[in-house]
Amino acid sequence: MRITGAQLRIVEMPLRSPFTTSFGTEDDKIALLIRIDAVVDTPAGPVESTGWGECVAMDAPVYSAEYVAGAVEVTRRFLLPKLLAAGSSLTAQRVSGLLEPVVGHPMAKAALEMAVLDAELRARGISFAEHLGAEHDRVPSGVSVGIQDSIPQLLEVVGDYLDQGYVRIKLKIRPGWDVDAVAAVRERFGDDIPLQVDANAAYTLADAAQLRRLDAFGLLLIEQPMPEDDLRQHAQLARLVSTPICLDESVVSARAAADAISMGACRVINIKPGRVGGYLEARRIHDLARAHGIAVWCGGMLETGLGRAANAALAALPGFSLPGDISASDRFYAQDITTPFVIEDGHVAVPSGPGLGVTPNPEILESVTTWKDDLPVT
Ligand code: SMG
Ligand code: MG
Repeated sequence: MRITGAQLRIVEMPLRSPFTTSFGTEDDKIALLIRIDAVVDTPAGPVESTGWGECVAMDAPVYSAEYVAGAVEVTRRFLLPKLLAAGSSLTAQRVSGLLEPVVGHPMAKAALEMAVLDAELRARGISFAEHLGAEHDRVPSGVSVGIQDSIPQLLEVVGDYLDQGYVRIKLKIRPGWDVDAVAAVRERFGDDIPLQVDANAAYTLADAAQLRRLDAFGLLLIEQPMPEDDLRQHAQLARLVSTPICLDESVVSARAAADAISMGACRVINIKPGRVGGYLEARRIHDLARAHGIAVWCGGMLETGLGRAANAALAALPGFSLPGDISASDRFYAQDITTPFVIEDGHVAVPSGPGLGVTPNPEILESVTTWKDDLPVT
């Protein structure tokens, strides 16, 4: 394909309620979206197409090193020019190789790859799900529950999500909000609800005794207890606790996943396409984990309907054996920019239309846009 137009856009969407993790509280979602216009070669000849990419970097570098304004800068100055330089030989498959000379910035790279892949697949009439190798038309829906002000409030929030049909609850934890929160949820809702926790790197090995207390509650996993760059600590912790360790932040590529698996640092991997540089690298991690008997599930970054559509397609691959953080649009947003994703019988449908299978509603998109810029493509 050949890129004929590129537009960057920042959207700002209010969250229905604040979302608190071990690294802070979010009140709004601020996201970078990329629209690519292209002429795509198809068996039927060249076809004009449009593709959408969503960059999952947050407004501030608190989950990982990337942040929205940095993603805008690196995309405009370094990444997009590399794709333009490829001329008409550009394909989605080639994007990660073309962008490899730029160090880091996986979320910005993933958004560009997503847009190119979307444009390509829309032109060919193939869905993300079909292209990635999905085997299901719906995926089980889990929900991530932020840190609350009190235990009674937590129980109310969790009860509400269970009433809506969510099939798995993930509690955000941090030192001071861990064992008691888990114990209260188990006591109120029983031992049968699939329950897991996510620390977002807030602990160290000095907390091993406290984390070991979680073993009493039959959790599916403990997600990313230790710092991103410390696989060794995770491997040591994995020998001290019986609850499976799951990695999120640490798995930044298929190579990092292979390291983690060979060191015994995790028994489960949370796959986030943005964190690993794209949907194609995400699929490689899925394949690698599957070959090693490591369970995977699809994480979330409070995506709009665009990223949610692609995540649902990925989560429908056969190795995704645990419910993902793929909730309904209304988990976070009163109004999504696409047709909203809904939870039905505990599941979210995998879009089946060409490309992402969803497009932004133009009026809604404009109403949440705070900045946009057409980039030169010649
Ligand atoms: O999209 O449902 C979602 C959010 C899931 O908890 C979630 N994401 O570490 O897994 C994680 C966090 C990262 C974002 S926190 C602002
Ligand atoms: Mg996480």
